[in-house]
Amino acid sequence: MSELEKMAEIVDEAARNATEIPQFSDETPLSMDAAYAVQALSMQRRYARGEKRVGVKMGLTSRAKMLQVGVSEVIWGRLTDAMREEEGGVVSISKYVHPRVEPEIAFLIKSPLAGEVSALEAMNAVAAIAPALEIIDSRYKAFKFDVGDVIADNSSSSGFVIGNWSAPDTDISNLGMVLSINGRPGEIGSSAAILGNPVRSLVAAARMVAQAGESLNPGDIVLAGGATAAIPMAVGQAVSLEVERLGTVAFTVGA
Ligand code: 0L1
Ligand code: MG
Repeated sequence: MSELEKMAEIVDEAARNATEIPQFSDETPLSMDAAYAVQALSMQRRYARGEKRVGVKMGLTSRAKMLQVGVSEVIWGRLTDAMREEEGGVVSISKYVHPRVEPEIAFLIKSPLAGEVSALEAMNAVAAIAPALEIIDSRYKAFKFDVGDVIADNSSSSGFVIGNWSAPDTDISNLGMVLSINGRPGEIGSSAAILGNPVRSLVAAARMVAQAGESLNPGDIVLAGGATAAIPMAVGQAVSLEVERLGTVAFTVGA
């Protein structure tokens, strides 16, 4: 087994068993290329167990998060069918290490998209848009990592919930987004916090998956990135997101 394969096994086992691991950067900081190679190898392990790739998530899409991790580029991770949680359902916290929830917008892809594309070309490949909740869960102790660590850990990708799909004719550049816990607003923001316009995140997704030899395919989901800070999850919370003109998406946190 190569060093990268060993790292892929470590992050995969940590995600599978919901256990914490030390950061790789404590001993060996990973280059971006090495980190994406670890991510791809860890995903191969999931696919070998029968999980199916259903799309991608974009991360560090706000200036605040980029500054926090010390990068100037967005990052990405892969979504699988096993990560999808039921809208309106109960999410079992025991599947996760120290999960947080953040408000997002999702795109549903209708035609292949990869490489350098314009915002118009990107939107022409979109079948529908929806409010979405991403459950991020770093496998690293205390949710601390450098950019190589987090990319290797599938960019903290862990779970997601999608609301009702709408036709993609709504202007999503500046929609109000309210993330509530037990009916009280916890984070309030705008879709404009996602790279100035979530469509830019889709453009970046097309470029970045192509760099990895992949493409966005019909039926894929693209999570555009968090519009506000994420909220730590705890048993008993009723989590809901209301996105102006797109509607609501919700779940409850169970044991
Ligand atoms: O979706 C995100 O922006 C999270 C990316 C990884 C950083 C984190 O886990 O906060
Ligand atoms: Mg996110």
